[in-house]
Amino acid sequence: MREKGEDSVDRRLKSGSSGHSRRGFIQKTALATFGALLGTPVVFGRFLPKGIIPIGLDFLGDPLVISGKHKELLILNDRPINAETPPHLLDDLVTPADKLFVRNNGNPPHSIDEEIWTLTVDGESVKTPKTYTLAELKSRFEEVTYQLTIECGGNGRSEFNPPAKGNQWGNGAVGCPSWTGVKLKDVLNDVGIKENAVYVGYYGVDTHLSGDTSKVVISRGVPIKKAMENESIIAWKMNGENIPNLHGFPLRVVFGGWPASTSGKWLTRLSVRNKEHDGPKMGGQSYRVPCKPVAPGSEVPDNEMCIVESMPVKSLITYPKTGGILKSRRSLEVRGHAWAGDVEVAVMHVSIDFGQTWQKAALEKPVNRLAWQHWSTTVNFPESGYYEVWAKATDATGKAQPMVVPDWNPKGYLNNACHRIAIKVL
Ligand SMILES: Nc1nc2c(c(=O)[nH]1)N[C@H]1C(S)=C(S)[C@@H](COP(=O)(O)O)O[C@H]1N2
Ligand SMILES: [Mo]
Repeated sequence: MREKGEDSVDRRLKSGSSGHSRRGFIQKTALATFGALLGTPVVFGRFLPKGIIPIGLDFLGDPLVISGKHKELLILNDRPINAETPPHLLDDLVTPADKLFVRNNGNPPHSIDEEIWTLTVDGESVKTPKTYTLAELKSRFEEVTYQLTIECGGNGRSEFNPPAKGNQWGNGAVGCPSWTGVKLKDVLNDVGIKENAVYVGYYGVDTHLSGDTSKVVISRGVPIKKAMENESIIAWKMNGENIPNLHGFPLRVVFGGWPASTSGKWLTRLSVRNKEHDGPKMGGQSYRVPCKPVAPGSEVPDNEMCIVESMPVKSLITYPKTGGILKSRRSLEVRGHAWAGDVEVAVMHVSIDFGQTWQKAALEKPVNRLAWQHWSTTVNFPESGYYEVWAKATDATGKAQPMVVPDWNPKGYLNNACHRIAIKVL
């Protein structure tokens, strides 16, 4: 049907261009351009009178909107769903559910029954495996709520050269919602773990893209030391509501400050290991970077790759949106968030002269450990023209964000280069 429609548009337009048109139809090129924008042909385009402009542009964004998500999220892939948040949409102090990036490696489960959902804790290093219902988890342990920053290890990947394969994330694969649940350590202590425990791995019930239900999509984890921290939690609420389906309903682990790939969604099992966990995407090149810096484009053998743990210091300018135009005034309030993995951000700077000089911004303390920190300042532009505002965070250990893309690595992880926005002053 669709092809036939296109054909007839073609024929009619051809006859139009050879002078046989009885009416002034919309030009072929205009129609083709419009069709390309729309991503679908205008079936009866041949009947559209000259001067009448199709109204369809309004629904251009709709087919790509993810249910429950802000329509400006940038969809990088829809099978599995991967979508990032433009920095100006991350302006909220606490990231709302509709603005949190989505990173799925497989197909999320559907039709989940909370009543029969269980979490099993097993592995070589538990004394005896134990299974909890959701109700037991909720009633037997102290409930805690923390705001925790989760950032995909590949956030910023699109800037690496030579390019790294994988989702070409800009800088919006990060967010800081508030999470409610129980401390992982309380549960591990209740189960009883052995002296020789080294690592805790997670298992979820999403399914492999191949359709092979025996294959585990992803099963990563953290060393026992990180697992036993106060802020390492098993969560069932995000921002006071049930965790949305895409983010792991009804249960997930959350390890703030570490690659978000450690925060397993749709959690049904935790395995306390007597060695480094070896689930899918723990080994090889996944979520690993060269132990020592390498030249861009190098091939690095698996045994010279090290697991990414705490994420590097980073910040975002969330207001204003890049591309803003400043009329009849020369000062501008700029603000955003900064985070630094397991440690705090100590200082925040901005520059309007491409890094020649830096001014200090006001920086708040995190609401709790491993939550991002808010910063703000006012910049004054000396004259009309094009400017860039650059933001640079420095962590408590003295490490600062680089102005250029840092250490190239085969999979494009850990790009913490300064975020920049463009401003035109009239
Ligand atoms: N079960 C499961 N957990 C998972 C994933 C997944 O595909 N399946 N993706 C991981 C990765 S790589 C990231 S970056 C985060 C993304 O979390 P979000 O989609 O809630 O933002 O979830 C992690 N947990
Ligand atoms: Mo990720």
